[in-house]
Amino acid sequence: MTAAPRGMRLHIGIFGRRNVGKSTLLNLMAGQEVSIVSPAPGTTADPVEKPMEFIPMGPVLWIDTAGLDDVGSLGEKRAAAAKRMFDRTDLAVIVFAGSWDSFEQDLNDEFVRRGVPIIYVHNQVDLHPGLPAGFPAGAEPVAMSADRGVGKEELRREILLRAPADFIEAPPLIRDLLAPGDLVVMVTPIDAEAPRGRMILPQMQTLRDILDADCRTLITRENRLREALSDLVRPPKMVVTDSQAFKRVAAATPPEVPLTGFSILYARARGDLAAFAEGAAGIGRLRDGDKVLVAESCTHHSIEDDIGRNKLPNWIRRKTGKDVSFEISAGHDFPKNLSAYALALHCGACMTNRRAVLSRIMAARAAGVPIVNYGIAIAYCHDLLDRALRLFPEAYAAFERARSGTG
Ligand SMILES: Nc1nc2c(ncn2[C@@H]2O[C@H](COP(=O)(O)OP(=O)(O)OP(=O)(O)O)[C@@H](O)[C@H]2O)c(=O)[nH]1
Ligand SMILES: [Mg+2]
Repeated sequence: MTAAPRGMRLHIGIFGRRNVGKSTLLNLMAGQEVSIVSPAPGTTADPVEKPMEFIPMGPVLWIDTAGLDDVGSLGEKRAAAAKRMFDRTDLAVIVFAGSWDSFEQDLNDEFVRRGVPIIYVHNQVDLHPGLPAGFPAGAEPVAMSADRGVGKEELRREILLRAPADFIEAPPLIRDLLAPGDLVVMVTPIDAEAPRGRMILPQMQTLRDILDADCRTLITRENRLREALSDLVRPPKMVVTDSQAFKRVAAATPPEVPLTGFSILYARARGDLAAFAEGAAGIGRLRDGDKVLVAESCTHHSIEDDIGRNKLPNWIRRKTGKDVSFEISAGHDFPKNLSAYALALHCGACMTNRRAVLSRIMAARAAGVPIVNYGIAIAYCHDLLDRALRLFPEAYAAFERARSGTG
């Protein structure tokens, strides 16, 4: 879990004056007693670092610091050590409670000058409910009572929103799975739902990524796959198919050839494959009368319409044997209240960015609602999930853990 090199972790620095609850905040986010907390100002001396896996974004390093307003010769040394952490901070959390004066303002200006994104935490709102005079107009602080866990999810959401883009970038679609010269077979059904005269975005982008990797590809419809494979002198590196054709393609592809789907590659690049794989276990737990949210990330769904509205609901009913209802939500917003749903099904997300998908994954997890994307749900419904995820053993392990209830 802490294997990622520190340099690649998002460094989140916690700064502010003494006694505002910086260490309490760190302990809350870490879910354990990492930093000493006490009512006496000046408790934290040296910076405290805590590496952690921030699901679903990736590895982060929290840095708790001494109050920057510390006085006396020792206090000034502590403050100087805290200031040295400015250089290592990718995302600054400025914690304030009852006051915002030139001290907080200078701190704020310092990070603005450095181009470091800032999250404002108004802590101890139970004691100081109103925003202090002088707090920058227009800035929106996260209101927290860190000692009782209030505001944790809001802060998590804010971290995902404000993290610099480099930390949100995902693995490429397929390039990292290939070596120069490899051959990838792409299977794209051309049926009534295929757009006229062109191919859909995930296929085009996968094709481009294969070429960028200095690899070759062979593209076929599913009915010619067997023939295409038998013409090859060597088996291909892998077969990538439109998820809707999983079943036929799996039957035509020799078991030793890795097989996956465009939407699984997309789930990895535009979301979080392990989180979605984990969500697939939620399909198996559906019960009669449950409601499933079908979340489309845009309102333009000529191709996926039928998958989300008809095919997947039917496959899920058939696979589970349960009488489940489905509700569509299209557009950029998730319904505010997810608690009515037993499962969220997310579209392929070809028209959206990773941050948006991750924030939905986070919202679903916070509400305790499993979330799975179309491609993984399709593979699951056809008993092909182990095969479709063979290239991604960690994601399959996440599914297994969730299914057996050890997650
Ligand atoms: N009422 C209330 N008390 C809080 C809250 N958060 C922290 N505290 C208390 O505030 C005191 C200071 O908390 P710390 O987390 O040690 O504060 P700090 O900013 O790390 O302080 P230094 O290390 O001295 O700079 C402790 O007694 C905490 O229990 C809160 O949201 N509400
Ligand atoms: Mg402290």
